[in-house]
Amino acid sequence: MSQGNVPVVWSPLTRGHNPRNEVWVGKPMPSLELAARVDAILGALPGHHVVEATASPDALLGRVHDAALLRFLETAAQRWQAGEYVEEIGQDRVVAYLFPTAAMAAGLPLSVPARVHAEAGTFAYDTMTVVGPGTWEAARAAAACAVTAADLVAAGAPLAYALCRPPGHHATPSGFGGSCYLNSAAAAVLALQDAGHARVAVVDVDAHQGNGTAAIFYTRGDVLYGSVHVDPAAGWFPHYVGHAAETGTGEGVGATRNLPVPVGTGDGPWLEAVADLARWAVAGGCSALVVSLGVDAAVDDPESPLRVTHDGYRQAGVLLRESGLPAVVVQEGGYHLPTLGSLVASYLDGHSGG
Ligand code: SP5
Ligand code: ZN
Repeated sequence: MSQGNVPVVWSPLTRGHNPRNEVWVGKPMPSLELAARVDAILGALPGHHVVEATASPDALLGRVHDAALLRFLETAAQRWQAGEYVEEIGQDRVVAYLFPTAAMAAGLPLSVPARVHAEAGTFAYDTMTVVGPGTWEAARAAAACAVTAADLVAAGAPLAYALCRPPGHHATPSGFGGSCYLNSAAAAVLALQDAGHARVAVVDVDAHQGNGTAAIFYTRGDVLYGSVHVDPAAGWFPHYVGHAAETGTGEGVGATRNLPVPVGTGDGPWLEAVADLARWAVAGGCSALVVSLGVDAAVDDPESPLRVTHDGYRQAGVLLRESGLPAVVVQEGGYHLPTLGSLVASYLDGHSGG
């Protein structure tokens, strides 16, 4: 149990997103990205300073995401309820069924579809990440948590933790997927920059590469994105991206680092990668960090094959504290309810020096 005194920013609205089922390889499966995750984490952080989010994230989200994506997420659940989907079809969540990728467009100009079940494929890039009543409000509240935590760090706190849920690091400028809708970590980066931190590094320790955050900053030299994650080439989400050769383009050349690790990787090599990213952030002239804290790299997590222990997460916190940079820690994945809270507590113990 953690006894430190880290500001923990949360919002009750984040409990309002209940995907229930996610459709994977065509099969509805119980979603593990549950509202109970919030309470599991809150319950493991006694002694910390729990506050509700107060920031409005809308202006920052408007700089992170395309306006069309934001409008879709805000209105999709209501449009779905107004259609025949719930009563006649028995599907009460927005799930895409076709995707206007290059395979469909094949060079033809595409229109905006009339129906929400068709338009969903414009913005959803997988079938797992469903939208229901409360999804928009929860994702927006998660971003508000991240921005409030960034404001605390901008005001001088060395460390603040945002209990974001749903997670955000898979949300791209124009799309949602990977259980993520809005990129809270990216909003925190922009908030820190607005407060005078000209160069900010994102260190992403979630088991999966944060393709959304990577994409948002891929062409920028003033935001570093570094990630340690299970090797997508070994068959893991996000499959198509997250390889070591992806290092940024244009002004962003060299400002992205992907450190894929093999299936089964435990504390030793994983912590070497975290240490490498911490040194890189400092050497890159950054004055603040955003840590995308997924705890799904843990040995018991059902969504990844990595084998990081509680002590590994604590040591990761120590390494990032030793960077000397103030940090906004944003919750990403982590799905094993019995250990989720204590993993976050271990990380915060290490990072706070508690
Ligand atoms: C934020 C985050 O950690 N997102 C995770 C995205 C990866 N999800 C891929 C899930 C694919 C399989 N899920 C079905 C589990 C069957 N055991
Ligand atoms: Zn993950």
